[in-house]
Amino acid sequence: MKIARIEAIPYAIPYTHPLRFASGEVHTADHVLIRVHTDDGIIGTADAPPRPYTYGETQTSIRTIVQDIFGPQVIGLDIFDREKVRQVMDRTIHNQVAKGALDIAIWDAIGQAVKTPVHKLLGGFTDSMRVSHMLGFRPAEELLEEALRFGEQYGITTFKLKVGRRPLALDIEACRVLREGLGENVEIYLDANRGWTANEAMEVLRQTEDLGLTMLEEPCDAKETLSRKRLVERSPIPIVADESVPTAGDVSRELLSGGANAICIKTARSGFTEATEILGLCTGLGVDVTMGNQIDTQIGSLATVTFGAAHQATTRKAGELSNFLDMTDDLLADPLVIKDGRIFVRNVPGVGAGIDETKLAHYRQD
Ligand code: MUC
Ligand code: MG
Repeated sequence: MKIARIEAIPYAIPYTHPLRFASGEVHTADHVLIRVHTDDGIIGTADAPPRPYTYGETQTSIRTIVQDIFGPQVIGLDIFDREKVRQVMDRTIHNQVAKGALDIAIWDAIGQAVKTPVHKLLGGFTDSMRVSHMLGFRPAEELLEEALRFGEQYGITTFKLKVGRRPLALDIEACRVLREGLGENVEIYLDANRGWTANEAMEVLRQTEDLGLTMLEEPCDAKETLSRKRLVERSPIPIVADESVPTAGDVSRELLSGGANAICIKTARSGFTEATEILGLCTGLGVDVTMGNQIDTQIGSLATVTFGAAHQATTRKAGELSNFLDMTDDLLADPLVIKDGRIFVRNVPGVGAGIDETKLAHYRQD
């Protein structure tokens, strides 16, 4: 079964309100829908969210790399020969989100070809994940209102708070208001998206020690090697590497240099193939993992839960699976549902990302 054609369709769907964080902000999901067609009519689907402030990719660069660089080299390859596809992608450095989406679309096609759900092919551990919701920069009272609403409406009891602002008191205050308003049984962890220095992060940890925060993600740039190592050694909670670790090689570097002691896995930038390697590396070394959100649509979130629910280690913590709730619309024909704080995988061949063609026609930009 051969790859016959690849589509990279740019589209734009507005957000209900912007998501703001230390490295950037998102007002519109200006993503690229990747479709891999096989010669016998199967279509594998994945979503590519460009994050220029994180990896340097744009909607245009993702389309170009998929259509002009990867496309001509993978068309004609057998859909099952993933290592050959990988060899093609390895010849071009970076472009992690373009590579991740092509990999996921191929897995989706493989699942359909063998008439098996991809979560079963990947590991089949369970059928759902607990959901963690990401809270962007907002006044503390609005953050609390949003968290309470998500708890009430969707049963979500885990929140990741975006931090990394100056003065530090802004974020310390937000942590305090959330903890006091949400009570002791709600999990709160932080993500600074490199907004602070390692020493500023240490100061925030010192001033929030009584608040029961569980993790701090990407506190500073990983290039601050020595200060970050010192932070990891002294921090009472795990320091999670996110944007510093899109590949398995990056994970090795951060863990072995002492730059992190937990790892965020994102299928949007690692695909299922490299995410599997990253997970193996982390479980082998005895390091905790989280399933992160690349500010994903429902298609991206479905990919995340497909991978996350497939493995034991990725289900220990809540996965970041809810940010599509901030979008005005989505392309997934059968919408994702968050109920009692959980999202379920789809027991259909492939990943189950059926597209609403009318919506795609409306939102596509080519
Ligand atoms: C996150 O976990 O950092 C924000 C920027 C990005 O690349 O991903 C998001 C969420
Ligand atoms: Mg992060």
